[in-house]
Amino acid sequence: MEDQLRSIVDRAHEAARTASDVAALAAVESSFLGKKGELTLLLRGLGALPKEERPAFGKLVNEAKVRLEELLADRSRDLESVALEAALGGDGFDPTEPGLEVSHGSLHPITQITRELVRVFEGLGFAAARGPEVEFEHFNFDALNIPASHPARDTQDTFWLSDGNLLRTHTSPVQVRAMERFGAPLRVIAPGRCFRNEAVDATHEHTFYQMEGLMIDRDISVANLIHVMKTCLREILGREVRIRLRPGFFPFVEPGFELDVHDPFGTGEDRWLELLPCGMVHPNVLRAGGLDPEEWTGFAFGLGLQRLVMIRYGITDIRDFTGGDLRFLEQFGRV
Ligand code: FA5
Repeated sequence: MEDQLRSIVDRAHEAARTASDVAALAAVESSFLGKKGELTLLLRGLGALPKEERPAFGKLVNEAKVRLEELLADRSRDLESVALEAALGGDGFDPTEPGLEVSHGSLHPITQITRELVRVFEGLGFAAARGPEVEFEHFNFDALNIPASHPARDTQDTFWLSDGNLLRTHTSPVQVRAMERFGAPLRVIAPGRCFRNEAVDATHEHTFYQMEGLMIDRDISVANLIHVMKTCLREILGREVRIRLRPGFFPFVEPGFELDVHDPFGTGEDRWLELLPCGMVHPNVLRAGGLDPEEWTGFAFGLGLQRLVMIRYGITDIRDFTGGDLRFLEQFGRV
């Protein structure tokens, strides 16, 4: 029987080595190790041997079986890689290699903050509106109680178009546009791009983003303004903030305020930082929007979006927002 075993092993190994593909190899496996395979049958015939010879011969057959299994596994791996090589057409492209990571980029921090603000204000019952970036002088200045002769125009120098229109200097023109369009009562925010003809430095850009807020109803007071601003800042900065109002002048509000935030970076410092101007809508502006100031009152604010993001993340140079440096932008997360 040992001769028989040797013969089977020799033929099996030869057949495994010469199998030309995976299917041929499977046939080899079946004819030697399958249910009716030669090695299997040999093992089954063990009973015909004298009792004392069985363990030693059984061991031999089992060892031969394990070696054959190993050989078949090795050959199978070889044949698979040959098959893959052939499928690849030999051009070196391997579809099973992990691909290159494609960066999906992220939303610009100004876009992110705009979306967050819209969500917060929608929760407070405000609708988001948009106004044109190329604006009529009327909405940007006159309707906001800033006639041509008013010195406030000097603080908001802009880029004029040859047709007499201009690049809007703030989002406040949306106030009167929204009043005309929707009437009162009214709760609206208007985020968007603004432009000013001014020297660029670490805190000033010629192109920047603001978000206007306007609430008009009966009996609106400064208390409503304070509540809305505190709610907004708590949501955006993720903590309770102390705010204060100082008198500030803007022709389209009366009274007008500068709103300051205490401990702006949440580091525990005893410091106030000017965040945004706001105030109660001037009667002339209500009139320009077709509303009766005897019946309606309201508050408005103009939030600088770069400034808010700078406070939130401790950014010190406003030019980073438009600098195009990916190392800066990538800090604001993948989306
Ligand atoms: C205004 O533009 C008023 N329209 C705001 C307002 C609205 C007042 C409603 C009252 C009622 P001001 O010029 O201060 O105000 O600008 C508001 C904010 O816009 C500033 O606090 C600042 O954060 C931002 N801002 C103004 N100019 C620039 C600039 N050149 N670069 C970057 N941000 C600016």
